Amino acid sequence: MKFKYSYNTIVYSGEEYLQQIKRLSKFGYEGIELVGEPDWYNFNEVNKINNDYGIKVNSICSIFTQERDLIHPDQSMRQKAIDYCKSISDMAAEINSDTMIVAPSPVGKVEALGSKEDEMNWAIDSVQKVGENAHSVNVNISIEPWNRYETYFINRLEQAEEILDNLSLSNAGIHGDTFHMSIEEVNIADAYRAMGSKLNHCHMADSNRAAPGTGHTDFKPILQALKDINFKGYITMELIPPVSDPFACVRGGRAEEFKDKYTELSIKHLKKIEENLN
Ligand code: LER
Ligand code: MN
Repeated sequence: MKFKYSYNTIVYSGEEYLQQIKRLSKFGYEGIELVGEPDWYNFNEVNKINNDYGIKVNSICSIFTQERDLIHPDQSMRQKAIDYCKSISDMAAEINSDTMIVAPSPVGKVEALGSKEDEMNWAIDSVQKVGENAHSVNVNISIEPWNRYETYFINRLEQAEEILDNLSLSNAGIHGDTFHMSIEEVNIADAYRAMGSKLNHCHMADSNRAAPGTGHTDFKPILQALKDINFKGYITMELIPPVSDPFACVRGGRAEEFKDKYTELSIKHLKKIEENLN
């Protein structure tokens, strides 16, 4: 079994889609992760170009801004976030993506607006609805914890699992992003192992959120854990420039090395480690 690699294209923001796909094809990627902003894409163009280059949209990275808060105390705000997520599962269906990422609370919301119990109940209720909408169009959801500087709500995989275990869905799983995990987990490989078959998607970045191989994360035990749990999803490089707002790269600038240079370096580094796994 070989891992499948893809690249989160938020750092390509503003580039022509054809140029993005040509780059991924050149460096040996099988998948692309699109940004969860349906208005940015012409779905016919995406499907045609993907087909021409044999690259699949493996996932959509939903963008949870303050207006998209699945655990907001105001029911109409939660509904707004659920509607946004529905637009992402519909987008996923149109461009043949198996998976969409879901995070219960927005990037940069670092303080609770309700009690712990209420917020957990809202999370379960909202994610259940998001998952049902996704299921109706054959899309999986993957619940992603983030580090404490981006959210107070769920920071470790076992906390995402608590939500997952309270859902009645067959199309939901856990997402593990090595950048967040390097801050929050005791051990990244052990955290992946503990999720086993519940893990359905991974983001990989080094400790500095740049290409694997440029920081101090040791990817060997991490990839070994994925192999041992028989992980069949995609490993998506999600690399973000060193700014506290992960969406700042959308506004352009300071991300040149995240194009050719890191796209090539990331896959080379991980494939080399993969070749030497037990
Ligand atoms: C999204 O996948 C993520 O990891 C967060 O940092 C928000 O961008
Ligand atoms: Mn991520």
